[in-house]
Amino acid sequence: MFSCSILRYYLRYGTKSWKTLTTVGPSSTPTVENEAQPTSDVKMPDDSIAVSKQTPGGFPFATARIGPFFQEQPTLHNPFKDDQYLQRYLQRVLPPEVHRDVVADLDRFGRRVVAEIDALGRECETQPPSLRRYAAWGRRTDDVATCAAWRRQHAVAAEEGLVAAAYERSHGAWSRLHQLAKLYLYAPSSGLYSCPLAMTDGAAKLVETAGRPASLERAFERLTSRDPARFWTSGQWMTERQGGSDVGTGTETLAKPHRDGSFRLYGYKWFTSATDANMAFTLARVADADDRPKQKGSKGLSLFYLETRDESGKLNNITVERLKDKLGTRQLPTAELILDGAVAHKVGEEGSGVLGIVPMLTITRLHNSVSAVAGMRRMISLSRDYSTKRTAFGKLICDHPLHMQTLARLEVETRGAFLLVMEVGRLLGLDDVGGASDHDMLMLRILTPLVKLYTAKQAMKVASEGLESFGGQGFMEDTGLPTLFRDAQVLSIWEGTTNVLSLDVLRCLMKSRGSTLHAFMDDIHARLEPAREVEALREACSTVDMAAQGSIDFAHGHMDELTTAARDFSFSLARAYIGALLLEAAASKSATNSDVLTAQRWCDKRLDLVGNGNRRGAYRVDSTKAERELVMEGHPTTSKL
Ligand code: UCC
Repeated sequence: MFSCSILRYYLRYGTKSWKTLTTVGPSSTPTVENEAQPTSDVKMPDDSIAVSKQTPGGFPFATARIGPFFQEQPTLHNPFKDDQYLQRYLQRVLPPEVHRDVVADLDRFGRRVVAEIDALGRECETQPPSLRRYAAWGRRTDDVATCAAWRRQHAVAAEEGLVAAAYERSHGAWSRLHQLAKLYLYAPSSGLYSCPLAMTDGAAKLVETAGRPASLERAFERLTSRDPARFWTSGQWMTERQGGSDVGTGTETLAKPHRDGSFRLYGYKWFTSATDANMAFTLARVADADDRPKQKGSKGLSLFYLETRDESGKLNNITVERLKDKLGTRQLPTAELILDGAVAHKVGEEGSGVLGIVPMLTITRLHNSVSAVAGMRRMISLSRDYSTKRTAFGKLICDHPLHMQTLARLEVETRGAFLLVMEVGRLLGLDDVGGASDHDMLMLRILTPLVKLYTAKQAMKVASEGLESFGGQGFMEDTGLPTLFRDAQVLSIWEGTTNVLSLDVLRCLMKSRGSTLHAFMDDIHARLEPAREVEALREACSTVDMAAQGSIDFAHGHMDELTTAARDFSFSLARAYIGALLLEAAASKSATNSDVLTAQRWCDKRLDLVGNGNRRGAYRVDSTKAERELVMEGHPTTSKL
C-alpha cells in the first residue's frame, strides 16, 4: 500500500519532489546561526551520500542503508535581531541616548546567547542535578551536584549583570526595562537559571524596600555583584508540606529566639526551587517560651534571612531530604529541606512576614511573566524559521495559508503578552527610582497579578501549538523543543496559581476601595485616545472600551458574585488592557501594517469573559451549586458532602 503510493507520487512529480514525500529524518536541537554549532548537531552519514550518488535517478532506497533526505533543522538566530517587535518597542519608548546603549548591549548579548549560552542551557537539561546524601563511610553530606554548564550560567549571569543592571541604575528608571529585555533574550537558553535569578532579583528588591538595613548590606552587595566569584543567588522558601498557596495556614516552621538576638528555625520546606542558593528569605512563626507558635494565621508569620552554609561550607543545620521528581524544570536542583536549628535573622517587625516578602513576590511574578513571553517568542522564532525549510504537499509550509494563519495567531498572542510584561517592567522601573506616581503604583499593583496569571496561560497554549507546528519532530526529546513545552507548564503553578492570583486581583481592588479600578479605566482611555483617530483602529477601540467598562460595571454591581467570577474577571481585565496596549502601539508614529493587524486581530476575540458569564448567570449561587454536582457526580464521597 505504502509502496504503491510512493510509486504514484514518483511517477507524477519525478525525483525532484521526492523529498516532499519522505519522512523526516534524524534531527537535533536547532542549529545556531554562527560557526559555533552545538556538538549534538547530527550530520548526514557520508556513506549515504555516496550511495545516493551511485543511483542517479534510481529508486532512493534500492541500495542505500539510509535514504538521501534529512530534514533541515530550524536555526536559532540572534534573538534580538530576530525580534522586530522588541526593536520597535524599544525605539518607541526609550529616550534616544538610552536606546543607543541598550540596543548595542542587547545585540551583543543576543550573539552571546546564540554562540555560547544556548548550548549551556541544553546541557543543563540533559545533565540534571543529583543528590548524594551520604559519603562512602556513612557521614551525611547532602551534596547537591550540578553540571558544569549550570555553574557556568552563574558566571554568565553575573558578568552580564542580569540582576545587577536593575540596581546599578545606569539608565535611571529605564534600567529595569533594560534588565528585563536582557532576561527575555536569555530565559529560553538559560537552562532555567532564570529561576534562581528571579529569586535573587526578588531578594535584592526586598532588601532595598526594607531600607537596606546594615545587617543585609553584605547580602545586597553579593546579590547585585557582577563578579562571578562574589555573586550570590537567593532562595525564596515559602512552600511547606501543606502547600504553597495558603501560606498563612500552611507554614509550620518555628523560629526559636536565641540569646544573641538571632533565631533558630525548625521546619520542613517542601519545595525549594534552587537549593544551591547561597542564602534565602523564608517565613516562620516566632515561638513562645513553651516552643509553641505565638500566633496562628498570616498575622503570625515573620520574615527571616538565612545563609545556607557557613564560612567553611558546612550547611546551616539544613538537611536535603530529596530532590523533586518534576514534570519540567528538571534542570533545577529543587529539593525538600529540613531546617533543624538553622541560624536565621528576623527582618522587619514580628508578624509582618507576608508584607515583608511581597516585594520579592512582585519581582518573581514579573520574572515568571518574562519567562512566559520569552518561551513564546522562542517557539515562534524557531517555528517560523522551520516553515521556510520544511516542505509538505509540494511546497514550503510557510506557503500554506493555513500554517501561516496558525503562526499568526501565536504571534498576536506573543505580542500582546510582550507589551503587558514590558509595561509592568516600565512601572517597576519608576518605582525602583522613587519616580512612580500614585497612579503608577495602583497600576503596578493590579497589573502584577494580571500579567502573571495571563501570560502563564498564554505560554502554555503557545508552547503546545508551537510543538505541533513541527509535526512529529516537535515531540522528539533531542530536538530540545519538548523542554520549552514542559517548562511552560510550571508557569501557572509556581508564584501563585491562576485562581490565587485572581483572588489577589480582588484583594487589591478591595484594599484600594475602588481607586484601582478608576486608575485602570483612566489608563485605558489615555492609551486609546490616539488610536481613536485612526479609522482602521476605531472599531477595536470600542471593543476594548466596552470590555473594560463592562467588567468594571460587573464588579460594582455584583460584589457578592465577585469571588466566583474572579478568574473570568481577571482574564477580562488582562485582555482589555492588552488590547489598549496593542492599539496604542498600532497608533504610534513608528507603527507598521503588522502592528495595526495585530491590534485588530486581538480585538476580534472575546475580551469580556465576565460579561458573557454574567449573562449566562454563571456566578450565581445556583449555578456554582450545579457545577459542583456536575463535577462530583458519581464520586464515592458525594453522599457525605
Ligand atoms: O516560592 C516559590 C518557589 C519559588 C520559585 C521562583 C520562580 C520564579 C519564576 C522564575 C521564572 C523562570 S513558589 C511560592 C508560591 N507561593 C505563592 O506565590 C503564595 C501564594 N499565595 C498568595 O499569594 C497569598 O495571597 C499570600 C500568601 C501572599 C497572602 O495570603 P494571606 O495569608 O491570606 O494574607 P492576607 O491577609 O491576604 O495578606 C496579608 C497582607 C495584607 O496587607 P494588610 O495586612 O496591610 O491588610 C495584604 O493586603 O499582605 C498584603 N498582600 C499584598 N500586598 C498580600 N498579597 C499582596 C500582594 N501581592 N501585593 C501587596
